Amino acid sequence: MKYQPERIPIDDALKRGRAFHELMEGRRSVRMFSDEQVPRECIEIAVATANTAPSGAHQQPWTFCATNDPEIKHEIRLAAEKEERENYEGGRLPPAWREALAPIGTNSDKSYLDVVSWIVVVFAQKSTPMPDGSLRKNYYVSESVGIACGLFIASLHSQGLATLTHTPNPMGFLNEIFDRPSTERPYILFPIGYPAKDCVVPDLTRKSVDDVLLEFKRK
Ligand code: IYR
Repeated sequence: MKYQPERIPIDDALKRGRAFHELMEGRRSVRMFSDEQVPRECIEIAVATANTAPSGAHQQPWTFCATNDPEIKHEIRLAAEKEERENYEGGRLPPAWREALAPIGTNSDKSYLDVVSWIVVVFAQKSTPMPDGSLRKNYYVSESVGIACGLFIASLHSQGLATLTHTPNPMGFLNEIFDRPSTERPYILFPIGYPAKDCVVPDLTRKSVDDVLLEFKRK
């Protein structure tokens, strides 16, 4: 089929690109949330946006499980904190990893999982059951789901919502809570809400574009 996206004059293109960059430059991972409720439609929009991601063989190997049920959120918190206590206090995080995390100041307290309005867990489908009962293998699953999560985060940020790419590993407990088959692997848990009024984040800086963009020429 034909595909002819609008050709944007370069001045406008740069303006739009810069505006989008500025928007995204303001995004921070947040661990201090307000308990204000977020309308379901915001989550729907973010998932619809994530669902536009390119994927291996267009298999769209993702499932987004969302809950704003206080009981389920609490169950997730208890299970996540159990794993994180093993990570932080039980020595499962190797010393080098703990050192890398020290400036972020994280610990096994995941009380924000009770506070946030929504929790969305993204599952990666290693394979997908087909209507005829067969199991279809999926390709480039991590790449595809990672891109979808990036778009999801960008959409939430564009709506003034805060989130965190939380991975309380091992995350097998999420298959049970959300009744997902063993063909699906919990990929990232996103607590979603408005940032708390007194929200603070670690004082981090980003690498400069010159540090991450290398240009190559033959002559
Ligand atoms: N999953 C743990 C540990 C953790 C790991 C990384 I890499 C981070 O950037 C932050 C935390 C936790 O959520 O605390």
